[in-house]
Amino acid sequence: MGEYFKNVPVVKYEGPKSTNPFSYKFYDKDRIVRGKTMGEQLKFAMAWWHTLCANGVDMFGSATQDKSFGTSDAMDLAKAKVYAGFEFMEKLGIDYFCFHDRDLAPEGRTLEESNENLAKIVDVVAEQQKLSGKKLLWGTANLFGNPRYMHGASTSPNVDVYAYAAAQVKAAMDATVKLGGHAYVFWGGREGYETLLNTDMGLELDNMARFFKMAIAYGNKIGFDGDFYIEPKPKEPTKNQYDFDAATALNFLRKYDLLDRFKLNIEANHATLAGHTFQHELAVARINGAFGSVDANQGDELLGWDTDQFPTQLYSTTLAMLEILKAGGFTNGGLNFDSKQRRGSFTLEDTALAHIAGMDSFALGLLIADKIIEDGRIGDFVDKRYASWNSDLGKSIIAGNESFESLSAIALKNGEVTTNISGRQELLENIFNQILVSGV
Ligand code: XUL
Ligand code: CO
Repeated sequence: MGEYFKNVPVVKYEGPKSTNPFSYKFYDKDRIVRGKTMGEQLKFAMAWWHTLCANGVDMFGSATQDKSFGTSDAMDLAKAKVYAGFEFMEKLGIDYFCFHDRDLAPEGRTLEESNENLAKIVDVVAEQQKLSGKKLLWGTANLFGNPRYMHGASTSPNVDVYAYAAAQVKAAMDATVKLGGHAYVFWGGREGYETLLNTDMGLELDNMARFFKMAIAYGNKIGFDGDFYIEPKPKEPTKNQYDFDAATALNFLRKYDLLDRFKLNIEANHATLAGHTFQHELAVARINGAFGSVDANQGDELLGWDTDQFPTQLYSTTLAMLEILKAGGFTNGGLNFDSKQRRGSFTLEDTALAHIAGMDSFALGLLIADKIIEDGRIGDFVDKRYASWNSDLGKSIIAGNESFESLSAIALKNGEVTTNISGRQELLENIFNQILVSGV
């Protein structure tokens, strides 16, 4: 088995003054914040595909990172990744992981062989889980990599591809249940279109809904009692992805009556690509009762693609944690690092340092969000801003007792509106900054 991350020590909380790069400055796993430990509030997960598979390949260049873990045989490598992954989680104190079927085990020459490969590696993972207590946050199937999915999977015009995708999801759901996962993700990588000239969008969306209903039915059969998540993303690889953003995905779930089993997995960089903030997407999920899980990362304002950087921007992590706390925190979901170290940060130590940076940034985000709530000035301001909705008229509108006729009569009687108050945006932003730098 051996040690894979040789230069990575066990990483512990050492506090904000520590200069040890392999320490947490802010993530103090057992510290209680808003009634739960930081570990429970943040539920960090390692993404199998980035942490154990991604090797720095990009559109313009080949691998810079050695993720061969000392072997070249595909199944031996898959096993080595299990041991490496559990060593990594142990050293960093990460309790959860997420996987795609194909990053756990290699695709075989046939579907049977692929299923066998997956089942074999799932057994090894289960063994390691028993020894370590590490948990599966969610599983998913890679329905975008193989050429058969060039036109989509559950939205493919080719019914045989649809059936193949169903077979793959069935096996990935079996793996998820076997590993004790309480969530299953659908990210529709190629569920979209390149041109409407060749696309029957109505049929494709109906078929995707049929696919999800089959997933629910199969889940019920095998005792999957968790959540299904849609992970919205507007584009990349397709020009238009059907789960464009949270609002679009919710419209789909509502139309096809899927909301009782489906929630959303919100990814920061996907929000940026959709022209939204991370906070916006989380808020849309929350107010629709569909907040599920988070893929933690960040994009780059100057690059228009999914850079999947480790999240280090405190504004973003703080605003995200405020939303997550407002949503009542995580139940089946958590913070999955769908993030990859930069191509130039090519060592295995960087893999650890990148996770440490992301974890500390979300820990800080949680601590600052907690302080903002405790401080109360921003929350109170929002309450006051809407105070007129507690008036008799406000209450009557909310109760559904008013009409355009009655409101028109009231407005005519009131005369001109002279009571608007300032939105105080700059003041609130300054309060936010004051709390952000005032120590946690
Ligand atoms: C791709 C992406 C995926 C999903 C799982 O942008 O985010 O890795 O999280 O398929
Ligand atoms: Co993601």
